Amino acid sequence: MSDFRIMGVVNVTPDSFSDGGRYLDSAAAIAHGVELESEGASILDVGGESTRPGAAPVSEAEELRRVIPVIEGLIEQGSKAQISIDTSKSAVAVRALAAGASLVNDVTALRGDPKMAGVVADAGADCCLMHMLGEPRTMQRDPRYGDVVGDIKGFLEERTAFAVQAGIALERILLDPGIGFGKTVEHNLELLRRLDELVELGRPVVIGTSRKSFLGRLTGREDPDDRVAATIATNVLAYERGARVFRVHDVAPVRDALTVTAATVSAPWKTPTSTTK
Ligand code: HH2
Repeated sequence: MSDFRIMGVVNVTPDSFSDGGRYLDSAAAIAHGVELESEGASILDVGGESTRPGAAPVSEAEELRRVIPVIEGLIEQGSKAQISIDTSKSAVAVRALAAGASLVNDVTALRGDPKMAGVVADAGADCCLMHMLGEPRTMQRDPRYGDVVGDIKGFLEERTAFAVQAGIALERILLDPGIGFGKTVEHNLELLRRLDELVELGRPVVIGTSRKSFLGRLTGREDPDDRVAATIATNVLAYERGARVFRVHDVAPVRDALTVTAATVSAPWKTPTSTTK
């Protein structure tokens, strides 16, 4: 049994930054989710609203229309994966939870909709609290921090306390630094470099670097599909620093990379003492 979980991304959107429009049709999104599960995803994160910088908001009715048939279809197909709903709207979470989702991935960390915390608490669902500076439309305009890791750690601590106060069990909470959400390339790299400091909070850390633009900036790869190797590098590093949930589009290669990483780091590395061949 591996000690990490892969969260496969199932975007049912026309405008997601890397796969927008590819799985807009429910049948295509369901088939994609089934494929990601067969590749090793134990969580499927179904989302109907893009959070890319500058993305336009989506109405509740439209978001429901996109995601609910996909969740229902995955369950009908006998999916064993945990279904996560990537939404900030409590009404979408309510319907998704009723349809079979059991994890709410809210990129606003329960700040976007005042009813969201109560919905998660009442359902006894798992909940991913993610850091974002500002809001998607404007978040990449000159983001600034005192100490990016310290600020985000404080934020995640405060949001965890808020969630627990609202009746969400601590054991149900996952934490995510929100790579790319109001962060420069250097902020993202520092978060990855010092991820162990967030792991100290004692909850599973989720990391979502998959195909993101900072990887394109570093490698010169403009097409997000060409950022798989870069995605793997960040996930391997994040595992080594203690992250245990990996939100990715490319499940099969990340699964192989993490399987080898986990097998390697589970035994302590010893300095060779002998030079005999
Ligand atoms: N990143 C995206 C969306 N949701 N949720 C969590 N917990 N962590 C992340 O890093 C994260 C997230 C953005 O990626 P994607 O879904 O591919 O793009 P878009 O928001 O354009 O649909």
